[in-house]
Amino acid sequence: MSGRRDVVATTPPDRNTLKIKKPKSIAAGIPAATSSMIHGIKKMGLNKTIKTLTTVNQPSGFDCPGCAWPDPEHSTMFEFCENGAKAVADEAMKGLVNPSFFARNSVEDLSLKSDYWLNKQGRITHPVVLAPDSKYYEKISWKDAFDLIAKVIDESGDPNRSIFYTSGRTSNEAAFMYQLFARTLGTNNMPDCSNMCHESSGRGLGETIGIGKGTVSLDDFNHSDVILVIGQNPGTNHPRMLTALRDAKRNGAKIIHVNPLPETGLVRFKHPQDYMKMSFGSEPLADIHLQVKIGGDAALMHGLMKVQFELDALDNDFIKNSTKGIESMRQNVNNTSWEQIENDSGLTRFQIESAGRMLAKSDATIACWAMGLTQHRNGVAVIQEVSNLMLMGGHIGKKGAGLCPVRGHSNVQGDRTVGIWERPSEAFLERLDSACGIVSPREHGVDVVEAITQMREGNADLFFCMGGNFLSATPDTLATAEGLTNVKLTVQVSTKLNRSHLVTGSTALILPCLGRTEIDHQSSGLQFVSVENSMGIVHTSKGGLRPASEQLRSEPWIVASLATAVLNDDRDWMSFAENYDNIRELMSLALAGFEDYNERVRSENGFALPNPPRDSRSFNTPDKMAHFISHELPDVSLDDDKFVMMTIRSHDQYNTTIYDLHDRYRGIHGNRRVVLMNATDMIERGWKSRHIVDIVSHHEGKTRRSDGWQLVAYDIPRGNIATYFPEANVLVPLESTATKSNTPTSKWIICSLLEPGQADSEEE
Ligand SMILES: Nc1nc2c(c(=O)[nH]1)N[C@H]1C(S)=C(S)[C@@H](COP(=O)(O)OP(=O)(O)OC[C@H]3O[C@@H](n4cnc5c(=O)[nH]c(N)nc54)[C@H](O)[C@@H]3O)O[C@H]1N2
Ligand SMILES: Nc1nc2c(c(=O)[nH]1)N[C@H]1C(S)=C(S)[C@@H](COP(=O)(O)OP(=O)(O)OC[C@H]3O[C@@H](n4cnc5c(=O)[nH]c(N)nc54)[C@H](O)[C@@H]3O)O[C@H]1N2
Ligand SMILES: [Mo]
Repeated sequence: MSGRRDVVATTPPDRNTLKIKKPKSIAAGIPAATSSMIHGIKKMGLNKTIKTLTTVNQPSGFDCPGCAWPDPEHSTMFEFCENGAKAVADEAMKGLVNPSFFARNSVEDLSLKSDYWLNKQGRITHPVVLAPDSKYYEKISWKDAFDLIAKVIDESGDPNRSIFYTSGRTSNEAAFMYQLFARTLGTNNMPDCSNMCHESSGRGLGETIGIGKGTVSLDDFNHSDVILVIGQNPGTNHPRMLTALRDAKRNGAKIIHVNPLPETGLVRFKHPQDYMKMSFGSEPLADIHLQVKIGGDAALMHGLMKVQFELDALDNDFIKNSTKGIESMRQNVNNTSWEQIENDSGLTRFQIESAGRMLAKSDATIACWAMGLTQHRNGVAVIQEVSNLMLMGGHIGKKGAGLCPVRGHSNVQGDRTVGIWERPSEAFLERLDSACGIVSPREHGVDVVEAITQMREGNADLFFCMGGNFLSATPDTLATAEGLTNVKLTVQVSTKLNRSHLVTGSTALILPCLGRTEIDHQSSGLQFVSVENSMGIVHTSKGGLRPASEQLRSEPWIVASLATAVLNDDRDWMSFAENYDNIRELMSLALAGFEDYNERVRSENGFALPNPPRDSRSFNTPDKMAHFISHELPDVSLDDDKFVMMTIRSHDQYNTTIYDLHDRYRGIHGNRRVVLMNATDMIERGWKSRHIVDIVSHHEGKTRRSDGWQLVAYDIPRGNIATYFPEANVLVPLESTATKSNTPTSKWIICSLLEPGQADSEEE
């Protein structure tokens, strides 16, 4: 329970029976194609389904809100995937969460419903307010909502007592205005979902190659000899990436998959669009699966680098002319024994040498990764080890080679590019200030974890969220809930109902906005927005569906109205909302690489932002060299009775949005409160699948507990377990974060498994 209102911060379980089937070996194909159609038709109806599925990712259509994987250029056939279709269908639902819905359901009652149920209720239709003494949201006018926010900011006095969060679906235009508003107000308090996601990649690569982004284009996949896919589940989270991998294989590439789980898409893949051509065969993708232990990647990287040194597979010219630090890296790697590498990674020397030989022969290697690397204590360090491995072979800035952090939310990369960052660089601020005539604050703002701490300590009056579901996405749900209920006013700009609407500050606002799929009509006419994909291509996105309610407003309009109500500056903010060209004109001046933005963004496939390592093999580090940065291996030892838990996504969710209760590829159906566990570990304890356990997590002498989880025997290394987020977030300690990036360690949580009701020896 949380705060003055008796609301439950964690999702109650859906009372469905768990069904366990054999995990699938083939991803996509007919089941995926039918699954996406069924999802669409159930939620949107047939006509809308056909309309949306034929405009997604078209040059003149909207950018799929599913993920940040790029679209193939000049594609004549529309590219869709099962999970993109689900994301679209979920947004294109009818608007049923209206004022009468809120009059019938108090926030206390709603908090007893599961996350799955909340999302199923449809789109939010009107701005609503939850008054301090009330348990029911009520209708409020847009004007009164902005006046209320302005009053809280005004009374607060200190701009740093306001915090402005962004989830990664916000367009470049809205995000640019939002950061300009916050900085004009006088704060860099701009945490974003990136803090929980690829922050470790940004920090790690910034130091090694001088840019916190990937260095490959989609075409590079067609020219690659070896592709590493590390800590990533593309079959579920980036299904269109499987097409790129399939094409790469057809062009002769080998694929090495590094993952504690044998994720389905990488075993065999059947393109969903091939079924229309009646071609029923499937293709194996991964040539080698290295079933590393959770957290064992740094050891594996040391092993792979040892092999490169032994086989002299070094690009000596590149190393000599463009890099620094190879010798200390070599020494560090030499000092790591094979015994430790095998022990920490859970792999044999033979396995690592086989993969190492494959890499040594490659003229062009791409390394891809996602949350399996970033959400670790050593997230920054392990990404730098991957960077070391790539740099030693010269696999950067040439065709078919490079580093490829695979981003999550569809515009998370764009949001950062246009200034959503709590620690902006001086160069960024100087240019912004001179183009916009403001003096930005220089003091760094709070990231996600620091924002929670600031709220818990009572140092925040306003918490404004541009999208997302802060309560459920962040670690340590109960700690976050405590923080949120401490705030005077929490504001959520949202499309769908989620738990962050229920666990709130004393006053709360929900401001409903247009989604990607919807027509955006402003006084000057139809508008489009722009986004940046995972590979630095900026392009337009234009919705085609009628908005779910007449009361919805676009995010740029919301920011313009907010700024007008709050700031006393002489900028004509509403002119930005009237015509988004006006925002883009200012962006052309304020952002490096955005010159002539209005013109260039209108070209059919958009344009590529400058990327020195990719474009010219040059590095924007202080000494203009790429850097080998080597690290001690992390301590991965565990007490006998403890497990390492990773929290992962099922096939039927988008982050905290639960579409359904299935994880089809892993064969888990009907229930999400499950623990994937090694069968031998289970037998040793006399446990079978469906046995119920309580989980207790341990960090720095403190424990957290979550009861009632069902075991599922699964192909996972011994000592490792997996659960789904957001349910397991209550177990992720707020203080357990990655060095330097401060990213919560959602893939490294030390736990014990107990019989129901049994006390843990370390519990108070
Ligand atoms: N359908 C769908 N698509 C999505 C999302 C979604 O929720 N649903 N979310 C979007 C977002 S925001 C993001 S960030 C991405 C996330 O995309 P992913 O990173 O693919 O998502 P996770 O489910 O967190 O999966 C992490 C993978 O890393 C593995 N792993 C965990 N720990 C380790 C480790 O120590 N080492 C190695 N080598 N592997 C490890 C897990 O087994 C799992 O396969 O997807 C985006 N796309
Ligand atoms: N334990 C654990 N925790 C994790 C992770 C993990 O792997 N394990 N992953 C982390 C990662 S990678 C991420 S990115 C974060 C995600 O954190 P968030 O981005 O905060 O969460 P989402 O679940 O994506 O947000 C969903 C909500 O966004 C709103 N929304 C959807 N579309 C729009 C739109 O177009 N505009 C606006 N304004 N709102 C919209 C809807 O109301 C919906 O309920 O979670 C992190 N949390
Ligand atoms: Mo993410």
